[in-house]
Amino acid sequence: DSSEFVETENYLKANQKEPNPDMFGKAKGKNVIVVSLESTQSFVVNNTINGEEVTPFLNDFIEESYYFDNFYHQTGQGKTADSEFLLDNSLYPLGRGSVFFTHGTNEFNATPEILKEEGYYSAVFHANNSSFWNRDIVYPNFGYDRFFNINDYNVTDENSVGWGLKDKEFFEQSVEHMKTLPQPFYSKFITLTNHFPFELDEEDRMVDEYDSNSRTLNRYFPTLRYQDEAFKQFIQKLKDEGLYEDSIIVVYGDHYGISQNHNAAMEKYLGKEVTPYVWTQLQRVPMAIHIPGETDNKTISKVSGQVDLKPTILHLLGITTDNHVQFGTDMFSEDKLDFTVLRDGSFITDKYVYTSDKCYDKSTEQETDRSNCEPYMEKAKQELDYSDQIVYGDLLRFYDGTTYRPDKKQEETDKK
Ligand code: GP9
Ligand code: MN
Repeated sequence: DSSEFVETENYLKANQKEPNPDMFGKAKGKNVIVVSLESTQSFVVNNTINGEEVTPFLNDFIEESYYFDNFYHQTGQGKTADSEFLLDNSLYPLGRGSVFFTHGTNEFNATPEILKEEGYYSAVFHANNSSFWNRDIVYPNFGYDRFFNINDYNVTDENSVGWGLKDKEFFEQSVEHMKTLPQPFYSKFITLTNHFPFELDEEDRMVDEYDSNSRTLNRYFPTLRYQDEAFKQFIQKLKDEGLYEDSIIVVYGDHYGISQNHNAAMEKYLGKEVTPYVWTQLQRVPMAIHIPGETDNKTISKVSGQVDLKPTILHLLGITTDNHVQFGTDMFSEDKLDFTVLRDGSFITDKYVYTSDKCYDKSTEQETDRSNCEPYMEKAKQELDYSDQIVYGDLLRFYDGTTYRPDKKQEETDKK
């Protein structure tokens, strides 16, 4: 009922933080290029496989960007689609199933819709069947103008592997489509090659497989290295086409690639036990934002997650989000809390990690008294509960952009 949403609204209002004045509007009018890196976890960044860098290009790219090294994925069973939901709505995906399937036709106030009012065109690039994850229904509902899907790409046996079109081909063909878009645009590119079971042709292999009892982990490294090379070629193409200087590039990992079934192999690679604490820390995914002409780039270690992407991007473009129903906070905001909740209820603060009902001290990586995590437990629950209420109740139907209007429902019924 309406009192519930009033409570949610009050919660969101109370948690709102001022944007960083130095960053607000920094990329006003620029194109936005979001790159979703399939199954890419942070532990591979600046790391090696048999002495060779796993992601040499991303490592360099990070040096010229803002890099968030305590950024977590917050996805559930909806995997890539959940990460897209977080990105475009700053709401949490659901605890079960994929929100794209169960509530994809809800009323939302997604980024493409908001940007349309600012004169932006929007497009998604992903060389898979358009109906996968219900995207053909959900994207128009989010306000996307165009979805370049498998039918827009030249896909052959030769240029495909595993789940489909190889990433190098994908980016190359995508840029051709991209050149036709009206500017400014908001665009999202979803890679595919680094997807379980991490298949790769011999000719595309640039590093060795790992050597462990997990074929999955072993194969993860060569496909990551391939994806990194594809990303490098994409950036080069953007430069060649003159798009690089007119765009901000937001790149992040969508979710984990290595499940807990491979903990033994992970322990061998990391050289330490994968405790619940370590597993939670492994849910970090790389996250970098490149802003053209910015020289003051640096690593930001504040705890953050995918739910924070929407306000961060909108604020960079100079768009206020004061009245938005959003659970995220601008990652550049000085006041942003060191706090992120994962979809399974685990949460991370500057000092502690809470998971499976245990509290861990980050400085020792050991279990600590549960009372240390206590102050954040209620907040973690509230975040997910309030967001779930909005999604399950399709409550944004009654939100006119400034206030909750349960009467809006009656007005609409009256009009019919
Ligand atoms: C499929 C791609 C990968 O289109 O998004 O899906 P995933 O299994 O990672 O959700
Ligand atoms: Mn994925």
